[in-house]
Amino acid sequence: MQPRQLLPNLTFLDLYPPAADAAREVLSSLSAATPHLDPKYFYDEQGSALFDAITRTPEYYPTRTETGLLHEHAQAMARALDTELTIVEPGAGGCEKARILLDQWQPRGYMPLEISRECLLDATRQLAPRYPQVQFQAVCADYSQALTVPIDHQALPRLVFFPGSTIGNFEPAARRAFLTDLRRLAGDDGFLLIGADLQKSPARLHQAYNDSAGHTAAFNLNILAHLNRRLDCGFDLDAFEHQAFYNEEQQRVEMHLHCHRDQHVHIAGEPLTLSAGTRVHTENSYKFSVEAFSRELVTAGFQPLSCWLDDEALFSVHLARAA
Ligand code: AVI
Repeated sequence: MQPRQLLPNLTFLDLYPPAADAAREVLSSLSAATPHLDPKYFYDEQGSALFDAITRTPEYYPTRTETGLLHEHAQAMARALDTELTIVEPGAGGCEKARILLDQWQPRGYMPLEISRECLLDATRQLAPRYPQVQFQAVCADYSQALTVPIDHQALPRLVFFPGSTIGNFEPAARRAFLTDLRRLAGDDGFLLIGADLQKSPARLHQAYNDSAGHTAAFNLNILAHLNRRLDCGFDLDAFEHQAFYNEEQQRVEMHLHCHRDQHVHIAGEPLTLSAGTRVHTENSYKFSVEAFSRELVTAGFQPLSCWLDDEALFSVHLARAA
């Protein structure tokens, strides 16, 4: 597949996974002994808008804290990098955080990878004309499967930008593998700028994932609405309830959808029943210490350079180079 030229400095490459792959994956994860769904299914257009609403609630501190750290330290970061870079951002969403870097750095290129096509196209069509000196290469892809997107023609060096503590949504083994993939994506002269949410009081975490406006509940339920729209499954959303709590032993916030009534649905042409009382596990959000996360970076082949925290030590932003 060839990239399409959308604007003089914007190309678009569509690697969106075929619906048949998604249907088989969803069927298998919902039929498992512990029914679960991959959190990537949160993010259709509606899901991205709901996530956006979460980030603006008073309870959800990560986005605003990380954004503050990026604004405050972008110049120090640029000095530590001291080079003209191409920024590659897996899961870029609406590219909001990259704007801070685009404003304060002079990158050569920006390559956002995003599963939500509408979100990616809207964001890059708006951004590209504002930064005519930056080459935009938008890629619609499931980055958890396609981190080897065509980067051959990308200028070096690369800085991989992975903000938001999305790294916390990976299971430990998958996280190790993914950080190693990020190291490969960065290349031998490359860098990583990554956000990691920090351990804190369970009460604070509980609030952040149970906001009073109900946006997190709506976001959680939208995973089923998305599957209904995309795969015509036939879930009755009223039969499910949002649950989120901190699991201290695992050091993670867990999100589930509790099913109150038997659900008979169809996925990939197969019937599937979820009985009343079933809990569908939709997300884990691991919380880190700075030391433990830095060790994970080292294990993946990075050399930590700097780490920035806010005054309350709620969130951390780590800059590392390929070791
Ligand atoms: C995207 N990710 C880092 C968010 C988190 O906090 O784990 C997703 C989220 N889930 C509920 N609220 C926000």
